[in-house]
Order: sequence, then structure tokens, then C-alpha cells
Amino acid sequence: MTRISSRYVVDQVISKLSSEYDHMSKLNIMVLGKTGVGKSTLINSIFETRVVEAGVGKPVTNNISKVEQQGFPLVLFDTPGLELTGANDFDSLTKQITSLIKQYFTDNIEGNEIHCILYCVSTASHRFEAAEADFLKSILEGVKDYNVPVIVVLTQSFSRQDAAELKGVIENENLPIAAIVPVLADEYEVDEDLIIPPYGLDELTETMSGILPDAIRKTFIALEKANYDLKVKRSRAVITSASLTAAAIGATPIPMADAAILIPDMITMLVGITMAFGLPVNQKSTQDIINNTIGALGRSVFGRTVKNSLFKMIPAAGLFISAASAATLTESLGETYIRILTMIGKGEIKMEDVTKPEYKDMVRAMFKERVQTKKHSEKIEKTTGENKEEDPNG
Ligand SMILES: Nc1nc2c(ncn2[C@@H]2O[C@H](COP(=O)(O)OP(=O)(O)OP(=O)(O)O)[C@@H](O)[C@H]2O)c(=O)[nH]1
Ligand SMILES: [Mg+2]
Repeated sequence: MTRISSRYVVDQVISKLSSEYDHMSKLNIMVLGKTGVGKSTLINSIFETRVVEAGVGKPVTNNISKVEQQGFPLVLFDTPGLELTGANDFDSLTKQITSLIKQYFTDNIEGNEIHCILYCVSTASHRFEAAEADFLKSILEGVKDYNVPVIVVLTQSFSRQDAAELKGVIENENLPIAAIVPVLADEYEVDEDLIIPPYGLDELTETMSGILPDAIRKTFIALEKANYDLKVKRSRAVITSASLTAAAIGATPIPMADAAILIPDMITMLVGITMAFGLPVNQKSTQDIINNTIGALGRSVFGRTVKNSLFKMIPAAGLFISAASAATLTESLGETYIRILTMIGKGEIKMEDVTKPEYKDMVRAMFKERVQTKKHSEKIEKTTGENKEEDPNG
């Protein structure tokens, strides 16, 4: 009979997480727009770290610089300090952009292509000049064979009305763009008692997530910090798949003491959720979260006391875990983990509290509550088995 300690599960999650990150496809994004429109502000408000400041920019053409950071699977092509004053500038820039995209597309390194262009126009400057429209058109023409989606981001949109007008103007051009999204990336202080909160990042990230290929979407959701719904949605998909697997395993009723066969499926699920929330594997905070959260649940779900805790929580299960119970257990574990990670991400649980003993009690209480809710909402299939005694170690 298998004995699984929560230490084992924690170690497995950490090592699998590490290998998933190592093999994560890189997301390549290009951000275009005149100097001061808010490109850096936008990127820093979408992604987990302050990519633009922290990363080392390397000029790849006159106007384009490549920003990347060790261990962070994002490559950013930025056009800092771009003064677009005349047709010559537009011309030269179009050439740089199209040849770069072509180069990345044809270098035969899989997944190396530019996945998305964010073309930034400032709402605050109230203008989308004819010359800029031509520039955008020529870029679109230049990249069309490479299937690179272009999103026009209306930055610094502290006036929603101006943003709506500018959006209308650009829409009238009938350009082959994926979307036009007004955004205020950072709160804007009109005066002391009037502060406009940021908005539009959820719509922008949702749009970006929607147009990215599957493998790259996984990276994007892990790296972005602007839209928790994306993380939750992705995590729910991970849970659904794990619960189905658990139910399939449970279709042959599992003796309590052998519930360990559900563990690999649960580990895969926990890794998938940790990835969606973008927890960096080599940081102490991540280790603390995984240790204390999964550690706490371990006792109830996969620990030595599995028998007792399951008996208390799923009384109908008898000595065997049924398909429905296996699914409930898996689902409740996943949902509790999502809830915790969301609360930590939003600052509702402070990092310094994660290592306190009360934290584990709270996690267990949440898990228990979840199982109970689930039990009420679905009838747990009653499976009776032979009344044999459990393994004393199990
Ligand atoms: N309040 C507020 N300020 C913004 C926003 N976007 C940009 N800014 C301000 O506008 C100025 C220029 O923003 P950047 O993000 O540096 O612009 P950029 O496009 O990266 O400029 P370059 O790197 O020079 O090409 C900064 O002072 C920002 O703080 C925003 O959404 N809200
Ligand atoms: Mg910048």
C-alpha cells in the first residue's frame, strides 16, 4: 500500500513546475508608437515584472530595441524615443519592422515569430494624423504574409469620450487590425480630489490571450498580471481535466488506503494552476506558498490521515472512494488553491502571513467548506466496499 507524504507532493510540484518553466515557449511582442505615448507604462502594467526598466535593451535596428530578462520567457521589441516627424521616418521604420518580422518568421526556430504587435496611439494627443494612418497601413501590408495580429492600443485614455472618438476615426480607416482598445494603464490624477482609475487592461489582455496560439497563450497567462480572470479561467480548465481523470480512475472504486493513485493527477493539476498564476519557481515566496498551502491540504487530501479526514468529509463514501468522490476531492483541492492564489495575488492574504500556523488552519477550513458545498450541490455516489481494516501505515 502506498504512503504518500505531503512533503513528497510539495517536492513533486516544485520540481515539475521548474521543468515546465524551463520548457515554456517564449512570447515575442512588438510595441510600436511615438515617444511618450506610454509604451513602457503599458508593458509594465501588463506583465509581472517591470520588464522595460529591468531588462537590458539591445538595439537590433536603428529604432528597434530588444528587451529580455534572464529566466523570463518574454521578448519585447520596443521602439523607445521614436520621433515620427516626416514620411522618411515612417518609411525607414516600416522597413525595419517588416524585415525584422520576416527574419523572425523565416529563421526556422519554432515559436520564434513575433506573436503580436501593439500599436500605440495616444488619446491624450487627440490625433491620428493621415501620415500615421499611412504608416500603419504600410506596416499592415508588410506583415500580412506573416500573419502577425496587430492591436491598436489607445493609450493615456483618461478621457473616455476622446478615446471613443479616436476609436471611431481609426475604425473608419477599415484597417485589417485585430482590435482597437482604449486603455488607461496607470491611474491619472486630474487634481487632488479627482483621480481616474486605470481601465481597459482587462479587455486588452483578454484580446491578446484570444489571438495567441495555444502554447504561447499559456506563457502569456502566466506572465500577465493585469487580468486575474484569465488565470482563473485557465486554472478551471486545468481542474476540469484533472477531475475527469480522477473520476475515470475512481470508476473502479479505490480502497481508501490506495487513494494515492489519485496523487499524480492532482500534482499535474496543482502545477498547471501554479503556472497560470505565474508563480516564479525559484523564489522563496513561491516555495512558502506551495509548502504551506499544499502542505496544509496534504494532511487532509493525500496525507497519512487521508482515511480519517475523508471519512469525516465524505461520509457516504464508506471504505472506498468512488468516481464522484475522487472528482469532488480533486475539484475541491483545485478550487481552494485558486482561491488562495487569487487572494495572495490581490493582497488579501499577505505574504508574511503565509508562514504563520493560522494560515494552514484557514486553508484547511476553506478546503473543507468547498468539499461541503460540493457535496450539497451534487449527490455523492454511495459506494460500499468490503469492511476490511485499513493499513495501519496508510
Ligand atoms: N497617469 C498616466 N500616465 C501615463 C500613462 N501612460 C503614460 N503615462 C505617462 O506618460 C509619460 C511617457 O510614458 P512612457 O511609458 O515612458 O512612454 P513611452 O512610449 O515608453 O516613451 P518612449 O520610451 O520615450 O518612446 C510618462 O510620464 C508616463 O508616466 C497612463 O496610463 N497614465
Ligand atoms: Mg519607453
